[in-house]
Amino acid sequence: MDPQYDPQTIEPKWQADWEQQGVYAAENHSDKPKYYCLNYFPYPSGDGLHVGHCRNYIPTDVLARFMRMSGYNVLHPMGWDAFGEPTEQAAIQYGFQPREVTDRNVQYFRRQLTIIGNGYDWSREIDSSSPEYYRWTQWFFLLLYRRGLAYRDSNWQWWCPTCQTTMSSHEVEGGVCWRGHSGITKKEIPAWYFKITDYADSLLDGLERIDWSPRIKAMQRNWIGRSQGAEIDFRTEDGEVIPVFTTRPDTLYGVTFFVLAPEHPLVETLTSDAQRAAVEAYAAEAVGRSEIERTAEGVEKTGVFTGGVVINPVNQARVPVWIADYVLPSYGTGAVMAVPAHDQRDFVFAQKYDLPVEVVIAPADYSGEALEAAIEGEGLMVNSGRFDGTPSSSGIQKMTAFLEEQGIGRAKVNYRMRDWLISRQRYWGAPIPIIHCPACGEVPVPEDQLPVRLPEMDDFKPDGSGRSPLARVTEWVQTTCPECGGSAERETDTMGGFACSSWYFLRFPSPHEDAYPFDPEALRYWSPVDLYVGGPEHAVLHLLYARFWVKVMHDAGMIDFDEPFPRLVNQGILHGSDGARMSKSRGNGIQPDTMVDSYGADALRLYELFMAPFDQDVQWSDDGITGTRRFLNRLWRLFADTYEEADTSKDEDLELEKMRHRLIRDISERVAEMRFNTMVSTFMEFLNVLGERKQAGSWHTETFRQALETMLLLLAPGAPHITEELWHQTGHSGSIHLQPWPEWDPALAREETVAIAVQVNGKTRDVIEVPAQADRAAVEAKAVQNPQVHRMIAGQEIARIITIPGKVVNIVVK
Ligand code: ANZ
Ligand code: ZN
Repeated sequence: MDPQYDPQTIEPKWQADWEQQGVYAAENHSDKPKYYCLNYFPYPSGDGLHVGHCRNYIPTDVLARFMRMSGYNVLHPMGWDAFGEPTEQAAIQYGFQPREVTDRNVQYFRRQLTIIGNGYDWSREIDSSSPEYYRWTQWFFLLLYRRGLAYRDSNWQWWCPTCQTTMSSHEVEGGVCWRGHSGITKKEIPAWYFKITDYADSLLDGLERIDWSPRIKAMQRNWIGRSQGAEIDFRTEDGEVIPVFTTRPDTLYGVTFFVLAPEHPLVETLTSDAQRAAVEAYAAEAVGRSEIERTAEGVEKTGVFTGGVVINPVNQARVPVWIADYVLPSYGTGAVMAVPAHDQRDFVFAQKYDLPVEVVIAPADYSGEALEAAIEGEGLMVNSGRFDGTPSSSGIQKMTAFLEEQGIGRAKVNYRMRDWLISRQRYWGAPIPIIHCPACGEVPVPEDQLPVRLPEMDDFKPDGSGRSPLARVTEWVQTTCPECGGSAERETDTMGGFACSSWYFLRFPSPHEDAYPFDPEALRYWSPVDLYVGGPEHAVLHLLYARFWVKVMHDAGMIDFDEPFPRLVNQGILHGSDGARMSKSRGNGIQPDTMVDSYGADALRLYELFMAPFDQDVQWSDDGITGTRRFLNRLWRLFADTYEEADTSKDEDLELEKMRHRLIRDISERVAEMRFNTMVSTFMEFLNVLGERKQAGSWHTETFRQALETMLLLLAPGAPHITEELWHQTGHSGSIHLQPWPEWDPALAREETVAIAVQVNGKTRDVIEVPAQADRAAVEAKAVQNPQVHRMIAGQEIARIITIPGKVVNIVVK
């Protein structure tokens, strides 16, 4: 055996061999239990992967290998979320077709994932920008359409001037689009929506049944933003009804003014001639501001009096009507009953414009003085007619019931979530399969005409018109109406990439199926995904959309589960050595390629696993990877030395045999619990034990060789190349990755312990269990930390400790 470990030779050799042997192929029919583990399929950007991305892909690969060796039929596939603006932008910039750019990037990604040693079933590779795939994305669009869940609307839409396309409110945060462009505005153009709001409750309820981190669940809950309250009918003096949504109907007697969104349709009628100029000027300005600016905390609230009044339905009070941009047209009813005594925003507004404040909820400590801030908490209702003395908590229900009785209000649930805007006025996406006919209106493209293929275009640059470049391909746009046969036009918007990624996980079980989006039998066998691994950046968009689509498919009777990812784990973020989140654009990215070149893939893998607990953020360090490389060098060396020795004695080494069983137990548990960092350190400790035995000359045993072999098997998921090479070098055949996972004997693995009485000043206070081999210092430390003892000696100085090994520790205090 070569005494030198040389990853540069052995790694590519085994990668080619695995691919050729189909070592990682999954079977659609098997008697074994199945395990479907998946990473979010990457967007093949021109930047390639950096070692931060590897923190996502490598641990999943370790788990897939572990499950395969543990007897599972494992599906661990890879594909490409390939449609989208960055690719199109790069194509424009460098004068290529998006198809060419995509293919090149995909090749690069595939190579990177291969050289880091990940084992995928590449026969199932999918590409969301291929017609074989997007045909079914279009098919799902039509499913949503037929179920009344896709509609076209010409509202004000979010518009990113850099991306030159509309986007979903979900993709805009803080005036910045999801790709990081600022200057987001609104544009009034027709666009397609998915009616995800119909599923708001179902999306909320489902969260109770899935194993996700509390943080991600909270983000989804927040996003959906369910809010329970009442809708109350105020009236104009002419008797026209203006409903408001409130979460605090118990404060209805405290309304001292009323605020409409500047866009509200009744602003016009309520505005007096004297106020008209001011109102129009204010409204014109407000419409151009983003929702974020309008509602940001700390931003001064402004408004204008309209000159009109509305009437409070419980006490007939005439209430002045204002407009203010903090009231959003799209939430609730776009109108707010303002209660400055109990809502801080209204309070500040009332202070500023000198409007009255009327306390109607009195907390126990309320003494009647003027308020310095709104009282937002609970109390007894006061100045509230028949409700006086009612606790505000029950007042909400009582007031709602009263309003219902009187026919002037009703219980109401509101959601913060909006419908999902799917239209993109860009080229590189799946065309929306709709035809506009002058006679028949919107007509879905018949299923047998799918896919609606993207036409080839030399110049697919957006032209600033707000229409998709596809509108310029006249021969493609002009078509005949499937219903009346008259001349008609194709829809020219494409779908945003989040449509493609909302169902891709259903495709891997049968990636080549062409009669249906998936082979139902294959899907039934593999679904749902057993483990989904992704970064926290998908907390809302992708994860919410995919859940929505799956719920729709479930309701359509296509599948028998309604949550796509019962178990989701998020890896921590990797920071570059400068402390900032690693990314190519920041210039702190490290490519796996260079690490593989210098240290080998196995050293990179072990370092990625070792650097921190899987879900924790951590900073890259070159020293770390040097350390794991050194570990592998030593491992190799130990094998080379051991197997150079021809014979072994028959002596048994029972101690080592026990340690071997413990190693199997510990590694199995650590991998299953995704505690990969302690998995690696356990190997390091075990290698030390073996090294000490060798040093002491007690290594010519069968037990020693068996310990080495067990270690190889256990290390195979983490370091697949070196273990495969040593497996063959030591006379085995067949891939190590297809060997059964070692088993341990609990009786042998059990640590022997002894019971030690712990005394304080000679009096026994507790009994502790310690490992039989534990040294004196360790036993005494454990005794001192014992909670009983700790309490007894609190604050007192320990004079001395008397220990009778294996029996008693007596702590003497002054
Ligand atoms: C009166 C009131 C009194 C309110 C009180 C609160 C406290 P969430 O929890 O977000 O649903 N509101 C209603 N529609 C609005 C809109 N379009 N734009 C801005 N604000 C709006 O909050 C609902 C509360 O937000 C509603 O309850 C309303 O103010 C305000 F002591 O009504 B409340
Ligand atoms: Zn027609």
